[in-house]
Amino acid sequence: MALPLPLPRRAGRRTNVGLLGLLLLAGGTGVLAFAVGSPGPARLVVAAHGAAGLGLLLLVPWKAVVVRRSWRRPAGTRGTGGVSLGVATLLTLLTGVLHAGGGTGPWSWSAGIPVLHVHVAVGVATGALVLVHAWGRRQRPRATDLDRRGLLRAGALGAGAVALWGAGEGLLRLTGAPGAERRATGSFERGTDDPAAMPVTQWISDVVPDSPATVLELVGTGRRVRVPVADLDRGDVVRAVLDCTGGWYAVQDWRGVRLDRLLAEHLGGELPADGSVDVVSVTGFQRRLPLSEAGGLLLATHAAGRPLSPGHGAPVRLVAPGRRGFWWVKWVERVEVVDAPWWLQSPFPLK
Ligand code: HEM
Ligand SMILES: Nc1nc2c(c(=O)[nH]1)N[C@H]1C(S)=C(S)[C@@H](COP(=O)(O)O)O[C@H]1N2
Ligand SMILES: [Mo]
Repeated sequence: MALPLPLPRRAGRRTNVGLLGLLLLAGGTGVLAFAVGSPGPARLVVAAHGAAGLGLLLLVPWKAVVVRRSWRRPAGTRGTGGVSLGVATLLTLLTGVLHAGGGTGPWSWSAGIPVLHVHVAVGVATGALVLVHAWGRRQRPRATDLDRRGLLRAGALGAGAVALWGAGEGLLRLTGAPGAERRATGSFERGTDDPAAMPVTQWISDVVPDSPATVLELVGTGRRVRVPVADLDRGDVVRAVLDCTGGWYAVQDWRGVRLDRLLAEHLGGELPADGSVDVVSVTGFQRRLPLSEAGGLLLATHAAGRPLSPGHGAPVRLVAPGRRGFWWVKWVERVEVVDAPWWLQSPFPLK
């Protein structure tokens, strides 16, 4: 019996396009969620991320029909990698929801690895599998995609996704789950005003240095100045949130010296207005920030009134209020004023 092959394909097209759209949105907002630090934008991005991810569930009944039809067709006419993609997607959803709901409870910290890290890893794998799966079955946009019915369906899917996310958030609040307390970025509080209780984390592969810096090198305006780290505690205090992309945050009173003050004292006042500043660790970890922000940046030697521990960046680390943890360079040995724009660097550190 010959099956009318094109028909089932077309019948499932909108479902597949919807799934692809949600997956791309979830991937994009996921990466964005790691980049934004200020609560307002972060709340929006994280909400869109949750809605896009949970919205995938709304299409499961339709996708089930598409899948069942495809399994009736001869093997050569099916897509590739569908099963692994399905499993990876569900694992990504599961770990995302576990993180959002569970916080620092036993569900969330598996063998020392934050569930959020597992989430990101399977999320990235899902992204790769999507490309493989969708590539061989590329669809051209059609005029009917943007007709009244098409837009209505897309709108209904969007509204349903947001409603599902809202229901989830409501449930966390009603049940008093730890997730109700998480920050706009999705992070959970750990070790506020108690640096010893704050996790020690490295971005990827950095390690606590054996011999920390004893002098800080300042470079710029044709000068190179070496300042003993013992001279860096000038009593400038900033209360700021260290918010790690591993899913935790802590608020501390950081003490040290404001960066603009330090640069003005040692390099003179003629700093380029539109320049940047490279903050470099003894281990080679570094970030470039706009010089215009220097007034808000602190080189900290103390947290909560006590000297920094080796793990937390002793003798001196950067405090970058409003920026995610990976900007807070630990074990700083050099600060260099440069002409290049700050965005001319990898968006995330590489080590
Ligand atoms: C296809 C890929 C992805 C899907 C389907 C997905 C889905 C989800 C879902 C459903 C949640 C739970 C949201 C909630 O219950 O409110 C979540 C949380 C989260 N995801 Fe993803 N995710 C993906 C990829 C990523 C990537 C690549 C990143 C980061 C680079 C990321 C970062 C996060 C963060 C930070 C949270 C916590 C947000 C919160 O607490 O509400 N996700 N994700
Ligand atoms: N030199 C260096 N600084 C670093 C990192 C790193 O790997 N190397 N990790 C960053 C990240 S991702 C975070 S969240 C904070 C963690 O600071 P903590 O270990 O004091 O909690 O340090 C940042 N500074
Ligand atoms: Mo981090």
